[in-house]
Amino acid sequence: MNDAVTQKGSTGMADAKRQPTIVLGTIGLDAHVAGISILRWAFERAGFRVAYLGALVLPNEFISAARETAADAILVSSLYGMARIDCEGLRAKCREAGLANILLYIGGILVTDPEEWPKTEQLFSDMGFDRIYPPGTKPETAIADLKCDLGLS
Ligand code: B12
Repeated sequence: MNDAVTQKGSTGMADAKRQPTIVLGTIGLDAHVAGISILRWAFERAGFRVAYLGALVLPNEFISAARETAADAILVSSLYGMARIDCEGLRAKCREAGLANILLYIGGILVTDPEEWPKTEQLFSDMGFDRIYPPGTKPETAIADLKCDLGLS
């Protein structure tokens, strides 16, 4: 996990009065929308504002949406195995856009080759993701983690 986790989202602190906000979508050319539809529903139900971008979202679109909504976190989903290419430089682009402290989470089926999970996790951690989720992660896990990272639980 990155240092950014200890800093509370893009504003640098969690504002208890503000509704916590996430940006959610599948990155690159990924068209698998079932997972993010479930995540959207679960996060809204848990009290989050969700900027739902749907499928086939470019990195810059995630960043623009995060700026527009003053989001606390960007949640990237990728099922088709191209995540490492699609997410290249995403953390740096966030920094350049003034979102140095935004939380970056990613989940889905991240790689095509049969790597051990710790290797995959390390790869995406090195790319600047704060939390990396294996296939089949339940929404409640990420909701609890985000509340924790934002100091809301
Ligand atoms: C349905 C499906 C499709 C549909 C998608 C329809 C749609 N619009 O959604 C169609 C037929 C279009 C499709 C196409 C393709 N697919 Co497809 N597809 C599937 C399938 C069968 C189910 C995916 C699904 O809906 N799961 C149900 C949802 C609810 O689960 P989920 O997505 O995993 O999400 C949950 C968690 O993972 C988690 N989660 C997901 N993302 C995130 C993100 C965060 C931050 C967090 C916290 C949690 C989280 O939360 C969700 C809720 O619990 C999977 C096989 C499988 N068993 O996963 C293959 C699969 C994902 N597809 C695969 C492939 C290869 C493709 C194609 C490339 C095939 C091709 N050659 O054309 C294309 C790619 C198209 C594209 N541009 O994306 C591969 C990917 C392999 C890989 N990663 O190495 C899989 C695994 C099949 C396989 N075994 O080979 N696919």
